[in-house]
Amino acid sequence: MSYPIITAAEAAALINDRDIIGFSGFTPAGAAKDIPTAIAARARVEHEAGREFKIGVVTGASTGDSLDGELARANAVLFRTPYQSCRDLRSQINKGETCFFDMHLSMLPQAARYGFLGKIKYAIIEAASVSEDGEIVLTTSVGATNTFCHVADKILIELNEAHPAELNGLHDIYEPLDPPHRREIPVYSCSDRIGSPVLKVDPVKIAGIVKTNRPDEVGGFKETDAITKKIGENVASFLANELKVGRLPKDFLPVQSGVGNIANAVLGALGENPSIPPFEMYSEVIQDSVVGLMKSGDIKFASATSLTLSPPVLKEVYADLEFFKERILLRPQEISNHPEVIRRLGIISINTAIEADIWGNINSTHVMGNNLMNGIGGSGDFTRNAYISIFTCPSIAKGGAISTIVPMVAHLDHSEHSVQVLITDQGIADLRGKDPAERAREVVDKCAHPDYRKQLHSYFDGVKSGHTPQTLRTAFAMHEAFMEKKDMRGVVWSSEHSQ
Ligand code: 0RQ
Repeated sequence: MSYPIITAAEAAALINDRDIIGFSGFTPAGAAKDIPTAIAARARVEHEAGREFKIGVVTGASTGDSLDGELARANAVLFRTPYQSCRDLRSQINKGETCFFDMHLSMLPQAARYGFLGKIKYAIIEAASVSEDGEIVLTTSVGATNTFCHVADKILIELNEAHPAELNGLHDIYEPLDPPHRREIPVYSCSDRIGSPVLKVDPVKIAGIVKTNRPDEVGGFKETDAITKKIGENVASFLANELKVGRLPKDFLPVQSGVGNIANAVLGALGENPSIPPFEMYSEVIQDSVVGLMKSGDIKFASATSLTLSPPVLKEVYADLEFFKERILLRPQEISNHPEVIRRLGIISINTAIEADIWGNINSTHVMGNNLMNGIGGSGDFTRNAYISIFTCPSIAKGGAISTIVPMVAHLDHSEHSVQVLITDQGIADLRGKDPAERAREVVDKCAHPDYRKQLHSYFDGVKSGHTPQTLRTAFAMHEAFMEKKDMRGVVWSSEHSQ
């Protein structure tokens, strides 16, 4: 069947006010670009004419500026889920102008199938090729694209020449049945293929193809600085010691690493540590550092749902695609982040916190408890189910005015029951097998910045009551001090504060 070739503006004209759209993209990798930009332009015209025009935006995770940025600036986002990292969208969310709900990424596809997100009208996706019988080769991510295509009434495709058709073979598309028919997911090692290299859709649903040639909008990473380097080295030395004492198998276990500058630096440090053998990854994102480590042989294989590479690094991969296709596999996020597989493979998970409390609870998403940063992403999928779950963060933020170690997190994403190890530039707090009072001492002595250790000790030293010596009246005194004086330093609790 031949599909109508249309312009992005013609595609946008098909979309109506309040439609819910499932867009491809997991990070800016593989995100739709031209059609969302055209929808934003349409929204501006509608608004100028005094008509309402907003759409529900569902994606795999974050996306690029042509999607989240353009739609946010056009005030065209009715609601957004499951994760974002866009400055303009974040600002609208934090002003209460756009609804956002933060979801575990593994659960987004099934929520779409179960109808929990409303009726998805259109799937708007990026592809490297489309056959006459509806076989689609995706680009740099799978995310939830397969599910969006299955649940949507119609599909619009951006056929992007920036990606070579030889990507065919990189992906493994598998979608589980829904309860009560669901069976086990037969992934027993990182490189197991269980589905199809192409996404098969009903060709009748393809409403149009927009031809384009646009690179992914992935920004580069900050150079590793002394702090992120130290965090990376601490993670590597912790894992090297786990190997030495026999708590990790000698061939190591697959690694998951989150997004951002710290995650990129941590992987680099793992590759450089001579005690850590070449390892595999079972993760959600493949960032720049993985490519170098594959070339040097330090990473043997990586299964993920997106290739989140800066344009020069993606170019390197495309220049040697046969080498990388033997070592990289992209799966739907429902499988890359699936609790069953994570628990089975025994993943070492490494994610980033905004703040941690002395008991081991983690806030990954909200600054001072109010303002959303990005979202939990896949960190919850991995943390809860990992063989060892590690959180990293610098011990201080904003030049030392903020301690990332606090008496009580201002927003809870991952509880003390799921978090096993906390690592900062100061050191390693191993929380396994420790009770709350022991954990508090471990976290403060090993992970807090020296400027904050004494005051944090004053919060729990000498408090005798309760299993978790917490004082609700004053637990947020450091946050309050920052909000009042822009500095958490100098808060001291008297020995009577808990009475
Ligand atoms: O602000 O940019 O204004 O300088 O937060 O911090 O240190 O550059 O670290 O880029 O690794 O991001 C948690 C946001 C860290 C990220 C987070 C400020 C700090 C800086 C960024 P500036 P860094 P990173 C993967 C799995 C979600 C959970 C996860 C994230 C900015 O890693 O979104 O891992 N994680 N998901 O100054 C106020 C504090 C602060 C603070 C840091 N306590 N208070 N500001 N900052 N700590 C995601 C997917 O699944 C796709």
